[in-house]
Amino acid sequence: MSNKTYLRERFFPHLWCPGCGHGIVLSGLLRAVEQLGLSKNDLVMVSGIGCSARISGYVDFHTLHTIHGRALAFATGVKISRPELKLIVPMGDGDALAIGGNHFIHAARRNIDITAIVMNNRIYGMTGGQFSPLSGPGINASTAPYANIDPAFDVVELAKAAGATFVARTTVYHVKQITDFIKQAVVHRGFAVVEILTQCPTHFGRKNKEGSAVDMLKRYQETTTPIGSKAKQDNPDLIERGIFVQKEAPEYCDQYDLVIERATGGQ
Ligand SMILES: Cc1ncc(C[n+]2csc(CCOP(=O)(O)OP(=O)(O)O)c2C)c(N)n1
Ligand code: SF4
Repeated sequence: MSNKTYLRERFFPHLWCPGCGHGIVLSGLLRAVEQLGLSKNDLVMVSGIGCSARISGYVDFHTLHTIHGRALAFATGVKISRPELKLIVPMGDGDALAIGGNHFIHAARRNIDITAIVMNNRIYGMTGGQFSPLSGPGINASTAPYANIDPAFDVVELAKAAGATFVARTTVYHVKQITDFIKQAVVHRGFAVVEILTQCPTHFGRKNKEGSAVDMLKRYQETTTPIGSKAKQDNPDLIERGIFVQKEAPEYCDQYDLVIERATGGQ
């Protein structure tokens, strides 16, 4: 089966700007699904609103393109009613952790079997470059023309603290890792978070003088390092890539089944 089997070609050309990193995430995801040999009918992609969230329009799975920030709430409903399906929820940093932050921490706390992909370009791309909770201090945005002063969340630390049982980070420079981590996240039983650093050359890049999309991609190579590397000891500013958490814990739908059993006396 080719990657194209999973695409809705009738929706192309896509809406992403030239050089946007989101397309790299899409191709990594398609490779993961293909390598796992998953049937289109076993997959549900639920997304909110954003350039990143638009990815659900392009995949030929069951898809729900819902409202900004609420994708995990919709996905929770789908998963509870059809626990045998695999749920994938791609979100931008704004979608996942500004308006959607509440849903994110509670989905992690419940350990519901959903794969959350945070496509982190550190800005609101779709609406014109406002800063997000992942922008961090010193970043220029349309809502911070004299530089942002808000500290940023660390997605990995937040997901870990909230109870996610699979937590990984990579970048669009590291394409094989995207596929590898998404594969592991999808087969993991529980709430899995894969943060993917991805470039928005149109807003983040221009406002922060980051150069071309290629320059932005190269920066992911230069500013990240595998977990526990010697380079990290020498330069603590490097961002770590890898799998930070991979553990077993009771999954929400399984626990819910037990509640139903108790309530019905097993009938
Ligand atoms: C309830 C609601 N509030 C605000 C918006 C406007 N809005 C659409 S997308 C978006 C942010 C997009 O940024 P992000 O989620 O980081 O994704 P990106 O576009 O960068 O991929 C906002 C604020 C909306 N559609 N609905
Ligand atoms: S505005 Fe940014 S995030 Fe949106 S498609 Fe363009 S480059 Fe990508």
